[in-house]
Amino acid sequence: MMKTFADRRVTILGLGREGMALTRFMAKRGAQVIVSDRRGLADLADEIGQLAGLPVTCVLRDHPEDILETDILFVSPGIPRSVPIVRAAEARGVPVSSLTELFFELCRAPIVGITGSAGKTTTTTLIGEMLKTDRRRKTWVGGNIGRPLIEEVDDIRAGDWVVLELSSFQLEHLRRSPHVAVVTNVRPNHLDRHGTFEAYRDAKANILRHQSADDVAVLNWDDPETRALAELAPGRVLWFSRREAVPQGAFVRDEMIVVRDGERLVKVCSLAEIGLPGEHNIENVLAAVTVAHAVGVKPGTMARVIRSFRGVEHRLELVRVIDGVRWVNDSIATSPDRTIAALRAFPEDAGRIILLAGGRDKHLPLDELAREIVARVKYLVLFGEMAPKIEAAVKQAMLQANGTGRRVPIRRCLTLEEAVAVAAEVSESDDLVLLSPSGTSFDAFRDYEERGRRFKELVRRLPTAAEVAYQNRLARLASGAR
Ligand code: UMA
Repeated sequence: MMKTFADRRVTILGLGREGMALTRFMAKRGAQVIVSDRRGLADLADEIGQLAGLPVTCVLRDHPEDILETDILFVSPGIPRSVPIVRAAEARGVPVSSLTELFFELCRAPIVGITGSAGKTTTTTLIGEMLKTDRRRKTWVGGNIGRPLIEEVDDIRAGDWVVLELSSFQLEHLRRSPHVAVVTNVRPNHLDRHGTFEAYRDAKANILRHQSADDVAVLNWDDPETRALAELAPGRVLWFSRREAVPQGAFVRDEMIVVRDGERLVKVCSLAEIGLPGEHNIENVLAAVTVAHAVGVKPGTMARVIRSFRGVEHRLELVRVIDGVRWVNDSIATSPDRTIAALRAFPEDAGRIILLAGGRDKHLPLDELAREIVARVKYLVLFGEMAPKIEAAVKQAMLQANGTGRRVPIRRCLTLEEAVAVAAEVSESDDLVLLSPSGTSFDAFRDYEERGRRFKELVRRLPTAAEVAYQNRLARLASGAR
């Protein structure tokens, strides 16, 4: 791929986070930039405002073919390569690439890349924290986690570390692999985009397919689909497992996290020291420990990070406790799998969970989620486009339980605002209100972060029982005075 862009013609598809970052980057390098988004000016006023003064041509509402008068086309991860404009570019022989691929080309530092259907954000953050705490090299954390690092690429030195969360969308057409590649697990996800599970797994495999013999792949031993990826790894394979002692890598022995390195067994910390709930988080810690050990971080440093780590925003994040009710934001759960993991993360709260679910449908199977809801949820509040489908699946699961399962009351709402109000109305002390939607946020929000922030704002505004009582008293006084 070309590496200098002065006076080159560059077309960028999509004016989201990646499109904005790449547009600024290219404009700064003196490229002639066209950026095109199918949304119109009303939706993109902020973005267009931020680009004011830059020599950039914006083509909105459509992707007309004349934007292909270019030397290279960059496509945002959310846009499938099957859209007509990308097909047309390929037919004309215009090179097609992505911000992620360009970053791999230009980045001088070694890259640790993390992918997986679940756990990648937590694992990425944990690895980033361990490398930062180690302090031997400057560490940059970004990628799908929400920070495209392309604008920082000139500041990243060969002696630094880059830790990148990589989604299947970013990996799908990537012709490069990171030096250390981590796969947390591979389960059906994003089938609306990838079509089949095989295609999805194939996209994920790009994280290690283009590695060299000196590179390292870190894989989940307990997950058969991930384990099978070892066959494609050109370099060294290290494992992590919650269940078994692995040949090389991290596992659990006598309630301790340990790493096997050749003949040596290195102790890191006890399971009880992990500050995050849920078995899936033990896996995330094991994955991070395997990477950290492979790059020379000391066990004491890893243990310090594990003990103090309280998780990632929008990921089982405790927002507030109001009158004994815990309100938890898990907006990042954009697939049923993630919601199941969230429900299982609170085993002692089974039967006391008020679940807020919905959003936009990704056409994933819902039967396992429905069974889990019947087993653990006290009250189900549904919102967004996917609400009727989840309701039907849960009703079906209750029927199949043949009266042996519990009957879960269901309320269907249109918006998240309404769902929060219903949860506030039906919750009692000791309950746990969990926003863990299963659907994406795109039916009502820009992304899951905006949905999570909105949820937190709504929760922060909820009055306590004492405040309600006080307000009622004031109202009574006022009406009495009149
Ligand atoms: N668009 C078009 N034409 C189309 C389709 C979309 O112009 O045919 C436009 C949209 O109108 C929009 C833009 O493309 O303006 C959106 O681009 P995008 O969806 O690629 O989103 P970005 O804002 O660039 O964010 C992307 C990732 N989004 C997706 O993969 C959907 C972000 O991951 C990532 O944080 C960011 O790049 C930085 O790398 C989000 C995500 O949901 C958080 N990821 C999925 C996940 O984690 O499960 C994959």
